[in-house]
Amino acid sequence: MWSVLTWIRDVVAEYTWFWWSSNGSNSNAILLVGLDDAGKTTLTGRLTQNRLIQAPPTPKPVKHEFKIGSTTLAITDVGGHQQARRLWRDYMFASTRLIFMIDASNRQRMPEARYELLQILNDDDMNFAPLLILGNKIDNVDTAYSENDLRYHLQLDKYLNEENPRVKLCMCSIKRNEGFTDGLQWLIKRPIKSEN
Ligand SMILES: Nc1nc2c(ncn2[C@@H]2O[C@H](COP(=O)(O)OP(=O)(O)O)[C@@H](O)[C@H]2O)c(=O)[nH]1
Ligand SMILES: [Mg+2]
Repeated sequence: MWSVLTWIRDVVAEYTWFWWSSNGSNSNAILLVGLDDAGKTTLTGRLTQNRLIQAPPTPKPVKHEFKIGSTTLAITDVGGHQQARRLWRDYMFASTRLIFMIDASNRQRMPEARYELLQILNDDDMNFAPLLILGNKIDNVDTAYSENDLRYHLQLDKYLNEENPRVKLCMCSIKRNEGFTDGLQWLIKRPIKSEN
């Protein structure tokens, strides 16, 4: 039976291993965050197995390895439920690149997504890390926001400008295998601030 206690125990074990294996400074490490149900696990299925997977909610952080060209990347999906969100910040220090995934078709949860995203964008300790925002589920054509509307509802204008190419927004459908490749390529090429 899943409980918060077993979840915390698993996370502590995983986190210790994560630090040990990444040595805290793996420039090919990507941290994948976002609300639950945004499509994070579906993205890791695409990247690691090249297929559409259906997975239960992610109970604890999971690290996956995959290749883009000749570069091996490690992507850690921390989960998006309330308890997991408390850990995002801790994992961020061990990761150098970030993906924040949003269900662009879930208008009801947009304020919640905006709140969590702005916490990251306004965190001075994190401003070295390139951040890719994926607006997912654009195949839900009746409800999905356009790129401009998503930008407006997430209050991103301040962050998405020429002077701050640290942040990029891409609209995508993981289900249809569309729209995220350019964003990922940008993410892995973008130097982290300390490398500039
Ligand atoms: N329509 C649509 N559904 C998607 C897409 N990507 C993921 N989903 C669905 O969204 C639900 C949550 O996905 P999941 O990857 O488990 O979300 P997570 O909680 O962020 O890991 C699942 O039912 C997925 O099949 C997409 O691009 N389009
Ligand atoms: Mg998941």
